[in-house]
Amino acid sequence: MYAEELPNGDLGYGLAPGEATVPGPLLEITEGDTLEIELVNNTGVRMSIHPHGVDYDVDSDGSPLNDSFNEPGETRTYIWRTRTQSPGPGRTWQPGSAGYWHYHDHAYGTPHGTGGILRGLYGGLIVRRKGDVLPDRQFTIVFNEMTVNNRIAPDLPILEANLGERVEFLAIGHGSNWFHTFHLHAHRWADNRTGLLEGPNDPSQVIDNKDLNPGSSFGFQVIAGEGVGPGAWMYHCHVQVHADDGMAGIFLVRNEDGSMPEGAQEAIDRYHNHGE
Ligand SMILES: [Cu+2]
Repeated sequence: MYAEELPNGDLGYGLAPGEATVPGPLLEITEGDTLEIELVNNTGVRMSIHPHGVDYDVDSDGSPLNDSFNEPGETRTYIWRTRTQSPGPGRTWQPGSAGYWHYHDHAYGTPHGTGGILRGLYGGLIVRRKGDVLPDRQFTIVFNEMTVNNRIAPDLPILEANLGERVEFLAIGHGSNWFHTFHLHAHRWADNRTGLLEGPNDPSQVIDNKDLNPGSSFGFQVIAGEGVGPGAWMYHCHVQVHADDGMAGIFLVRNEDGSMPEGAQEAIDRYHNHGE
């Protein structure tokens, strides 16, 4: 991975030079995998990559505390391990690594990476369990300070899918002060590891709104437009003043053949005018 400065002053991670984005590339592995990341720091500042949800030694911690970060211009290797679930002592059960996780800088600005996260050094990490259902499309949504992916309305890219496609959302929270809640219009998911119910008696709560606070993450899959049809559906922070201030975007569910549903372009135009 390459860390670099973007033309707008943000910092990003990318899989090749000149390809950095905010958020960084969505990394996806399976329980049992080990991921070795060679991080090239092409920024002018010290920075690192620090994961949530996986196993690592102190020299892959990504923190100044453990002296494991990249100086400007330095290349450093980080190793993330995963495990499968297994029986624990007594009648306990040891979890595997599977989950909707994330990674971020932990060294720029402060010993906690406050400056790096602020400028965009973050991304999604999915650890699958073997046999997990795979999506047709994936979107990473990061509520960072008072932005979504370091942007605010009407400058968020439109998330697009066709009616009936399986769409996976990975929601991540960051920031230094604010609390947020993620809400998606017209779609629901189960509040468990996958976001999917496993059968008629699965006790998971079904929700359409969930806290998304600094450091937390969750993910889920929906069938685009299921039961409601295509259209321009909003997603936004449900802290009302945050939505009003621009933490709102559009999940455009196109018709099954990819054509534009009736009224959707008008809705997008209203969004771009940031009106009603
Ligand atoms: Cu918010």
